[in-house]
Amino acid sequence: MVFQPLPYAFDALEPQMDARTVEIHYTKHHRGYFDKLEASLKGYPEYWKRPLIDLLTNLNDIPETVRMSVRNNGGGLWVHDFFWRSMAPGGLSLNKRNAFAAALVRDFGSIEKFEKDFKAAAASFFGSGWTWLVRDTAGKLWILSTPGHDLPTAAKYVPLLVVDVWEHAYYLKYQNRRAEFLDNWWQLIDWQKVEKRFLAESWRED
Ligand code: MN3
Repeated sequence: MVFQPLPYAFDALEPQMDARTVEIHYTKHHRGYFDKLEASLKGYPEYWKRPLIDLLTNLNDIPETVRMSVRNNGGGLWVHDFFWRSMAPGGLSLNKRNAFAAALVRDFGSIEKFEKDFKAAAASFFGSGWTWLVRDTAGKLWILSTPGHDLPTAAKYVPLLVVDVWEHAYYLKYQNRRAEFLDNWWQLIDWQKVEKRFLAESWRED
């Protein structure tokens, strides 16, 4: 297992996401999940060597003594990587003529309605967690939220996009104004990456 580099500089997401927040989020929170996972798996080199996503999607196979650490710290490690890689400086726009955009219109009514529904789900989620856009095994798109660092059910859903709604993701700049954070975060989404995930055969390598 490795601690992946941040795919851009700390200040690359300014002004929507300030450099200080990104730096603390990446070097303290994200790094902290990696360090805690590493510490908890010290006596389990066979798990440390396996792809993290395999552990997270087979939590019942993990010894009970370390299962919660894999779920919380391993989940935090994986989902933050996915989150950082869902964004690009300034964002990359959605091609409204492609199959992914058509699926958004089909399943949410319009692109605008999807945006409204996603932000509403993320703004209203109670407590710390994540809001996702996923596609199910039949290709239908859904918005859902998970608490803590839990992933969407792997047998049913492929994750396409995620936003961190833990307070540490936005509090320094936005304090309690989560909806304002979400409006600004929306401008950072890498829609080319989201579309690539939508079209991919497997979501295990992002
Ligand atoms: Mn976080």
